[in-house]
Amino acid sequence: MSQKTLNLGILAHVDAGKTTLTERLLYETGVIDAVGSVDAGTTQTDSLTLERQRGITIRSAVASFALEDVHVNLIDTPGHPDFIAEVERVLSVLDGAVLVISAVEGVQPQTRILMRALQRLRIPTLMFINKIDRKGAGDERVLMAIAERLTTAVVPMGGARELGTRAASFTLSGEDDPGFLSRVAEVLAERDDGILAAYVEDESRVPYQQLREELAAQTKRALVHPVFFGSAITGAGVEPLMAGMAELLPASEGDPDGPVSGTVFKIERGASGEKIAYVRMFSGTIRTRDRLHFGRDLQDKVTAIAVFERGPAVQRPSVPAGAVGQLWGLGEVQTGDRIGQTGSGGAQHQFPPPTLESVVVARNRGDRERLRIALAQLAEQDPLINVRQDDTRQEISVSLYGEVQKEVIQATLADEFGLDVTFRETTPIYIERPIGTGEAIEILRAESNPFLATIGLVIDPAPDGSGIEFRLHVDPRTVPLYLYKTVESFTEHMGQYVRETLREGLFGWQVTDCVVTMTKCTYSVPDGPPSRRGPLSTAADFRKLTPLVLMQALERARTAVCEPIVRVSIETPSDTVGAVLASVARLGGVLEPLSLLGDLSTIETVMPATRAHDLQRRLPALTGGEGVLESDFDGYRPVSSTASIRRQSAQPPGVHDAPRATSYP
Ligand SMILES: Nc1nc2c(ncn2[C@@H]2O[C@H](COP(=O)(O)OP(=O)(O)OP(=O)(O)O)[C@@H](O)[C@H]2O)c(=O)[nH]1
Ligand SMILES: [Mg+2]
Repeated sequence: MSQKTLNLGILAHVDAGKTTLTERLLYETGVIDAVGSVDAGTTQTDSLTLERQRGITIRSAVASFALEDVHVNLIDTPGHPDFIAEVERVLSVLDGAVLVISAVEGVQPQTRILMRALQRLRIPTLMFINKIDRKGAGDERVLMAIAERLTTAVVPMGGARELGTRAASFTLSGEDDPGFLSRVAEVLAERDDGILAAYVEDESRVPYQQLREELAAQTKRALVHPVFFGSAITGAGVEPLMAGMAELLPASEGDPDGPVSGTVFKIERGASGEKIAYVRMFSGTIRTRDRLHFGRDLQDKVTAIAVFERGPAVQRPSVPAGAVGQLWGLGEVQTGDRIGQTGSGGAQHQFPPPTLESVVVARNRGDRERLRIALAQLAEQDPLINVRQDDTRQEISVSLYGEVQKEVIQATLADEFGLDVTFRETTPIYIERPIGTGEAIEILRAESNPFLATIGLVIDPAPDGSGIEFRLHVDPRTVPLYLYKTVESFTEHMGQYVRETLREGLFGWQVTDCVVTMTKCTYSVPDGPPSRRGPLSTAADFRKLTPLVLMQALERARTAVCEPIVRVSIETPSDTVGAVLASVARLGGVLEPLSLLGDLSTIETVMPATRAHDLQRRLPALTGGEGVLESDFDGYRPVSSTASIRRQSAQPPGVHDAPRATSYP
């Protein structure tokens, strides 16, 4: 077993060249004989009809190839912000990443968002400055932008020549380049005292081999980021990048004989509609016919396995730690599920949730049931679609990131399910935040209390963006350990009941940014003969009493309904600026100073997410199809009136129509 595996993500702003680079890597490593093109719709990883038609990536896709002794599973991700959820799910399965940056456009909004997430998760990352062959390509300019807007912990690994021409090339720097040596030593010395001491004494005395090893070590710890230049179209710089992947990124670890642990990061339907789960294995080995535990207390038997080897996946009897494989037979598995262990997993969200929702209507009334089933299938591939059914109005709504995602859902329903649908007006997904402190208690055997338990809860507001925190503040002796085994387990379960309750607040929206503290707890035990008062409390008593107490506390705290706000940046031909500005003003955007850059101008503004959505739809007409709008979630802001923003048909907690919830926001 000398073969090492590297699970590698390719990430970038939309159109930076991820799919083209993937194609080039597959070609250079001999997996494919001819390079496909995004523009002709012939690449390996943009395989969906819609991706080929539109020339953008919608779903992440896996392809694999060999680099020296390293087996690489490459995951090509979508760059469009409407599909950020795809990237989020991939992040948790990576050993390393390549962040692609266009040499022409430079650092773009999504580049920043992705780099921040990579840094938070400490994922070792190389940068590839792509498109050096295109007119307008820069090198120093892009490096400056990286230093200013991403990180200063970068090491350019060489230099580009004849930028902006088909002949553009990249040469690696080496031992004979004093500028390179001192740059490397300088960056490494900031994070390593040994190098620092040697370097201060005499720059030239740090042996090249030592520098190289330290560079690899620091890159593998995600402390520094080597930068390569090249062109995915001409192939320039791609070989040095490949060598960099093998040398500077860490291979996956994990014991194939350990307990089974893996993460499902993608779900696909096979030719006959069967479910295929993509799993990254962290530990243990899964074999055909194994019975696996996953999600929240589910289990099922694996009927077939395929493992990525060189190019597409091939049928195999098992998939070991470190590898990526496809599993058949797990009927209820969902994207994001952990395999080998059950529970919510508590995966932290790296990116903001969708902020919009829209009612989907089948044009043909008879298709309603089929639409419901189709949307449930889409939601299991993409849990953030979050299908919600309104039983009284007989309507189904889905959560949305934006206009492009909406078009994709519409086209997918048409292509894959033969369903013709339209969308109603897009509305915001509001949240509720507690305004003050609220406290409530239900006491065991009190008349108002239908359950066998005492629960006292206090809810307090917490800082914006902090989510929901649950704290246990009771005497541990009052915790029903015969039900929950440990205090930690009781805390975890109570936290879960609390989160479930807070999915719908006083106005029907998710309640967040609060701390809920349990201040009182009692359970009932039978006294035994002769006085046989009351049976034993059960877990159901705690589960059912929590929402009663918590909603009372919430009513006392009161809540403010808040709407999602986005920061919008519009790039448009300068002669259309007037029209765009007028539209922005009508939509209530707060304008910031305008930057004019020759023929193109950039307008920045902050506005409610729904307004940005309207603007996005009007933009083509306003700008002759030339305007590009990018929006970046900017938090929630209280709305002034709460009269019209009660969520339609708030359902009782837990009766959401999505197959099941995988985690709580
Ligand atoms: N000149 C030039 N064009 C490139 C290069 N790489 C990609 N392109 C072009 O840029 C466009 C976008 O390329 P893609 O590979 O689809 O970019 P992507 O990052 O995968 O895009 P999304 O997946 O939609 O985010 C296509 O028209 C490519 O032909 C390059 O190195 N040079
Ligand atoms: Mg792509």
